[in-house]
Amino acid sequence: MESSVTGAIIAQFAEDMKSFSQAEVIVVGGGPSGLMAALDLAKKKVKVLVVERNPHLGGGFWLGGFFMNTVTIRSPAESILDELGVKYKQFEKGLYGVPGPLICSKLIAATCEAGAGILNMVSFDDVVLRERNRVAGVVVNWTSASSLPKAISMVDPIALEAKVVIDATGHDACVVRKLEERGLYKVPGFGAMWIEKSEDEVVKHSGFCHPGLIVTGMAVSTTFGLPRMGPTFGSMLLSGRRGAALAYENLRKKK
Ligand code: 48H
Repeated sequence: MESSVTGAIIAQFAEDMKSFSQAEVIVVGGGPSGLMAALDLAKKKVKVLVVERNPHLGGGFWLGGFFMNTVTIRSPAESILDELGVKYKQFEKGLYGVPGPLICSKLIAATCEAGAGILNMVSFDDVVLRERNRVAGVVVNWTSASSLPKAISMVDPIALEAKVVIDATGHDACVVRKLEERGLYKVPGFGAMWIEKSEDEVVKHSGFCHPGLIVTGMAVSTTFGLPRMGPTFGSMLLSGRRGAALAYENLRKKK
């Protein structure tokens, strides 16, 4: 039985990796914006993979802020709570609250059920670049490789190809930062908090920031120098949705 259990784990991993080494869309980061993007794409039968450095998905979506559970959502994003079948409380017109563990686990479950691939405990390391510096995939390694002593951690990463990559890595905007390291982008960094302005601007700016690369969520603030939105998450969901719609449109044009 032991060898059957081991064999089952290895066989499934190999099958998934072989399939997702050539994805249509790779989402780097499994927080609210990345999951939302992956959910919408998977629902449209797009071959989408989420690469997440932690063992768990959800990013900052488990907590509402300051280690307190209530996640706030501002209009019009409560429509996504309705779609996910999550009950919420109205605090005032246009401001809603939902327990973080509930909305986060619902979003994760919906994304997995829709068919998105999940590669957790794996960190983004670099971009694959093709003609005219188009982003054509990601270079990844086991997250644990970076915390090993240098002599052991000198394990080469592997590459996964994609037609579109989405940077949903939150404040760090890791994929965009890698382009900056390579002299292809100048990252202004996110600005001070201004919830109303930020939420609208982040959704509006969600999209391609470089050929082959879409940015969503808090990474949009970092990439375009927009104000931060603090502990409220409606724009994260709407940003992921817009990123998915633009990725889908781009894939259809390529067909
Ligand atoms: C693989 C990686 C890597 C890497 C990071 O931070 P997140 O929750 O991101 P968003 O943009 O979906 O949501 C932001 C929100 O949680 C938040 O912090 C807000 C609204 N802040 C406002 C403010 O003013 O501060 O999730 C990002 C995910 C996490 O799960 C990371 O572990 C993951 O990306 N990630 N995964 N390789 N190199 N870097």
